[in-house]
Amino acid sequence: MTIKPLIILPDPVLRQLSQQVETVDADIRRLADDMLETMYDAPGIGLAAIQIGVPRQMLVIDVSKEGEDKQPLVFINPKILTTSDELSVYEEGCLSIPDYYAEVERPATITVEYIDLEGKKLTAKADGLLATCLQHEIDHLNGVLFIDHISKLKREMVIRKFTKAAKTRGAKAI
Ligand code: K2U
Ligand code: ZN
Repeated sequence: MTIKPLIILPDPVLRQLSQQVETVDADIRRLADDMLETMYDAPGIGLAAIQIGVPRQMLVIDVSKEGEDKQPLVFINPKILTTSDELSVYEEGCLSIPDYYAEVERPATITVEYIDLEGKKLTAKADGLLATCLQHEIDHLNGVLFIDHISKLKREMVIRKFTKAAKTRGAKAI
């Protein structure tokens, strides 16, 4: 297993559409391992494959609490089937937009169809933080970031800040 470098805003890779996974094989299982190791190292509670530069429809999540046994979840080709009318608000963050947090409103309960690491097609119902994290990660597979759900003014401020930081990093690298 390998910890992979994270793609950081404003890298245009984050805006790519991720392609469906055709076959759940050893390479996909290795990718899941690398994604989980990268997520735990960050640390985070979710990660989409595009965040390590792999445009495949795959995400990992672990919403277990500190001191609890880890509960890694892997979702391949996830598709949201239903969303509740009831909404919930969470303060979200993103490993690709470090140290920026904002409240985002999303459907409180969803059902998701996906393929697991054994290649089985499953359907799951999610609520609470798992529902929020699943929607956040599935957004990534469509090139959507959580800052796309906040005001235009705040989004433009965040993008300007990260664009300036990227230029400074580039300059220092010379
Ligand atoms: O996509 C990511 O970078 C994963 C986020 C997961 C997340 C989604 C929705 C709401 C909160 C987090 C990262 O884990 S960001 C780190 C983090 C962890 C716990 C709570 C807030 C932020
Ligand atoms: Zn994210």
